[in-house]
Amino acid sequence: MQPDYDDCWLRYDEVPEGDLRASYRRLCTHAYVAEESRELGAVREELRRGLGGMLGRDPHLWQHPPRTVDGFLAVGTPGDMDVVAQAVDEAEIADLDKGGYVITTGEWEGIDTLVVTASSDRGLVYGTFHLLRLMATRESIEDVHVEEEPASPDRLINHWDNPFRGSMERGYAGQSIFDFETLPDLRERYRDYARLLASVGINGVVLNNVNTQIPGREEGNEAMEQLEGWRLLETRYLEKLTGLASLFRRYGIETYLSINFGAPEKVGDLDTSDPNDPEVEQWWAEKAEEVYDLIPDFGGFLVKADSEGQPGPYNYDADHVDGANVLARALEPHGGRVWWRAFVYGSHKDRAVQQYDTFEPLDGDFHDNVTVQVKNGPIDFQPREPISPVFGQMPETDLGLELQITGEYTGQHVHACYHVPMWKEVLEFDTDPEGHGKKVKDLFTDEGTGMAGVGGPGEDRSWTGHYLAQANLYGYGRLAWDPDLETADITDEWVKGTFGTDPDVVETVTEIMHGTWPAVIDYSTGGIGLMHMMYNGSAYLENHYDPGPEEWPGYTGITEEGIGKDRNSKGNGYAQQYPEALAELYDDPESCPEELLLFFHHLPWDHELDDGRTVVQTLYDNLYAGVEETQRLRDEWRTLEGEIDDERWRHVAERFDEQVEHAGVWRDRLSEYFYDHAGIPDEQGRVDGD
Ligand code: GCW
Repeated sequence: MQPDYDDCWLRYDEVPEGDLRASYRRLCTHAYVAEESRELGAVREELRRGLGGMLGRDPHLWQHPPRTVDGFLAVGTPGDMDVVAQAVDEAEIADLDKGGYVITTGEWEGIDTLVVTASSDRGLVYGTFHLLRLMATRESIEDVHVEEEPASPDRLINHWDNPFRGSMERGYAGQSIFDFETLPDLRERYRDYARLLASVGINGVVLNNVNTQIPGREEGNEAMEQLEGWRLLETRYLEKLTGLASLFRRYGIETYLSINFGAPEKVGDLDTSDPNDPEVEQWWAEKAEEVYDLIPDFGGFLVKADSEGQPGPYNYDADHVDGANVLARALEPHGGRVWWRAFVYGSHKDRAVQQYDTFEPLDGDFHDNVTVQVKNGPIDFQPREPISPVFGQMPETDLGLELQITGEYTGQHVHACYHVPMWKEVLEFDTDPEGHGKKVKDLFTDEGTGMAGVGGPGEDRSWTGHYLAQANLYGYGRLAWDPDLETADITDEWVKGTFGTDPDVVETVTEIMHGTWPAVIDYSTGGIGLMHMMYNGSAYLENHYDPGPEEWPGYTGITEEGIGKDRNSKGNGYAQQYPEALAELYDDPESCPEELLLFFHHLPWDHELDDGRTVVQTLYDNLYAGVEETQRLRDEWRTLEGEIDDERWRHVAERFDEQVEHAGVWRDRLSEYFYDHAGIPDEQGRVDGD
């Protein structure tokens, strides 16, 4: 029976008659996969699906080299398979980074071979998906030579899944796919999810929300009452997780858990969780031991501590280093890591300032197996933010880059918003142009560093609530694997895998994808650096994406005279947290990049920008331009009717209609708000307070 959910980019549509199909059939109808390991079971299964779909016939899977054929595919390590050893240099393969692989051609006893090889089973899984991607994008495989290694050693997904509630924080795609109560029973969908993740190289899954208990500020809110992800550390739940962990293992994916810092009291029966208490230390060591007995390749713990009502070391007069290190010592004997989040705010008047202030002084003090996980910007996944000043300035600490796959502030999957161009901007950012010159992407290549993408799928047929949002999951994985990839290349792969290779369809969908992010920034913020223009749920778990005037006063710095926040040397000094060249750049409104201008500066409404337009006029213009662009994208999408399947076409078309309408609401609310304070009408007569 066909599952009632989408295949995303793993559709494996049949290759039409022609040379390409003949070539694929010649080299891939017969596939030799030697040793039986669990991961190779995943390889076989994927070959069966992928080749079966694209070749239009079932492939023959062999346990030894086939002899009476024109050519065949061989997947295995050089050590396991002579056929492979003959095609590659064994030492070169052994030298590949963990998860690396080679796809190349060779010959065995006069027969042409296509070889996928690696030194680990995980590499073979990735290599297999890569080969299938080449075929899905209709590339030639006759003279193929690919050598790949992941840039970041750890490429995680952070699920904000609320166990036992079936909900996802900031999920936007229906209920969670995970059912922790019915584990160890496994759903088909878990496996298909593992396939999607492995196909883009993700190697770790944090199963539950970083909010593992009711955030303090939400007490009494019924929706929150059952937030008890902390329970997953209880023995009975750990036991349930083993099957799921072994399913993920088949795809090279390690399992992680978000833990509650108060677990020694909540899960255990201690009367403190003080990280400096020897009994607490002992409790964590024993808990880690128990976890690893059940899940030998367990990845580690993710921790949100002293943030938004979650407990942490501050409750015990200790600091982040004490907190992270006690967990790190417990995990160390088993090879596990602590991912300690740097998302803290509340004690400073401006949250932008707090993170660097809190963490930079701790540089060098964290244990070797601690990764400090930092969101890309200092605020919170806004449509566009400056880069967190922590990056590049904690050289003695392993850092992780946290990106949001899910669209919390970019339309909550009712709006289309492609995040890859935004992430590219983040990754290509030079954190110290006149100093060490490291770009953000250079910071996540050493052991212990990595990337964490927030966003889990839901029960929705599309997995992500909006078919076009699948591209963000895809693109996150691809960039975590190789941050040098260009946006256009990622889009091209994704569109072809998802909507087929018809050149007109590819061109239209690509163009639409690339237009979405700038449009969202324009209509939902005015495009020159305002933050938090949205109300996104009074109850913490609720999702709403509306303009939120109640949030604005603190974030916009709006007055009758002007708008923006002085996060500069005249103001709270945030700009000075950056290395000198950047601090200077941001400190002067003349040199500050226009797209971040009001983030760093409070400016008079009639202050002129480079092109001679005033601040207020630029805001009006951008709001209008964002809506017009969204209309254009909607119209473009409409041209695809009949060119792709009706179901996905209609779903996206309807969402675009909503987006256009909604964008208009944003434009009107924001422009009225600006006008109400500035009292300056729009030069084009669109905004005048009537
Ligand atoms: O942006 C906020 C979100 C919360 C989230 C928090 C965090 C998990 O609105 O939903 O809580 O960030 O990153 O911890």
